[in-house]
Amino acid sequence: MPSNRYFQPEIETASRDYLHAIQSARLIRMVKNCYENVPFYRRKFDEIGLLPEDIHSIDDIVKLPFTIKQDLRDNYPYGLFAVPPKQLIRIHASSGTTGKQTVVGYTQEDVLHWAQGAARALVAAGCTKDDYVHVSYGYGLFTGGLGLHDGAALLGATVIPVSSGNTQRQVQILQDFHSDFLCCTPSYAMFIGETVAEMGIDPKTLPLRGGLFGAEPWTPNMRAEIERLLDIKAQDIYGLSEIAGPGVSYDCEAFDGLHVCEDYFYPEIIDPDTLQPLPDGESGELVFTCIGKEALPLVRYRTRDISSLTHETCSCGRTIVRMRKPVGRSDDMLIIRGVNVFPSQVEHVILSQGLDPNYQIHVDRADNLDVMTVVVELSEAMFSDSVSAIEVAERKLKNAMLSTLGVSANIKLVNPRSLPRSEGKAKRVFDNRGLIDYNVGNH
Ligand code: DLL
Repeated sequence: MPSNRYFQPEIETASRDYLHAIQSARLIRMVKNCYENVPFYRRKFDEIGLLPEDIHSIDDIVKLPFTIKQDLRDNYPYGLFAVPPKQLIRIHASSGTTGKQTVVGYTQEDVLHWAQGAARALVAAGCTKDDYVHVSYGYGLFTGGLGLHDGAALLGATVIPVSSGNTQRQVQILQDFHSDFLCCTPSYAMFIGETVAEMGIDPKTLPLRGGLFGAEPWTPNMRAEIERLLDIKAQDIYGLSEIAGPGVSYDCEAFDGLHVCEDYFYPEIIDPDTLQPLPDGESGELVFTCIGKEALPLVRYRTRDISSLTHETCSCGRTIVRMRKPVGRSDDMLIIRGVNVFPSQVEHVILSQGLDPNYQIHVDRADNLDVMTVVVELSEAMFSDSVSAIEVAERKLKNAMLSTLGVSANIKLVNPRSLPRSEGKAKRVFDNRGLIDYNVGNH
């Protein structure tokens, strides 16, 4: 079923040969730009004896070295920029787990390409220039707010730049300003949905039709919950500051992987141990090369996100490559008594027991042993159950954790709505072992 929901059909449905040709031309230009204008890359290329002339097509990308977040930190703030300040029109930054922020910059062209990505995502979600787009991602150094803002403006839609916070006021605006599309993190969408219910508003009476949610991993069950709470279609949007903000990839109506704007952001999947590229369908670390970017042309940037790719044409008619929704980051992984545990697995178990995804994971060390405690809110229905029914639910959840994760967890069921709600990226993991702070982001 070919879609009429394309913003740039000439790219989104282009032949693979055409995409290969533009990617090749852009990679050749980018490598030259890096060699001539970024001393860090000239040094790295020299170390492996690589000259710009060695790059003939996009297939030669495998000859290039990788870039990691630490490289951005070591060259803080502007050391990897390839253009002089007069060409820059915007700076963003993302807070990391430790140490300095990662600073990124954009030229006029870069902002345009990024906005095109966000506009492609909006159109794929069914948004048109006649719609009102309510942006509740944080505005500021975080890319979420301004990214969706620019995308909606490029499309010609009407932007309502609310930013995050003051949730009752958000609901009031959703109602009074006739917001058609909501853009925020999935955690915040849940919170807004709960607030709609608390305010006694029937979501069916809201004009809202859809939403673009991203900036953190979220499960299909969470999608269903957001769709129920707000009576909308919820679509995924992915991005990262280092490459571009929201709009690096996006859902279509097929919900069968996120379409990557590969004309600007070329993706690869690698084995994080051997660093070798992996074929379509295999899971590994997602790597991006900013083949169309002027200010910060990152080469083979290792995202730490776990995903896989497929180049098969989607049922929506798009030919551009799809990435599987990232289920987590390799650096979010907790090691509990030697067992690898992803927060997304914990969430999956919680949902499988009929509970809502309002939870926290606490990890402590007692007598040199890791102890994981999962704190989960009871649903309203369970809350009114008898004490013994709640004890049964707790025991069932404990057993399900052990059989799915392979490691035991203490379970603490708490009252509905007693855990703090997030207006940006949810903070769910509290590792108190003094090893690493896993809680990235403050938006
Ligand atoms: O989160 C950019 C963004 C803003 C994306 C708004 C979507 C919507 P950073 O703060 O640099 O940028 O964080 C990037 O967040 O490497 C992923 O681990 C995670 N992430 C982003 N989008 C998704 C998503 C923005 N849709 C990091 N699903 C990335 C899962 C996501 N994880």
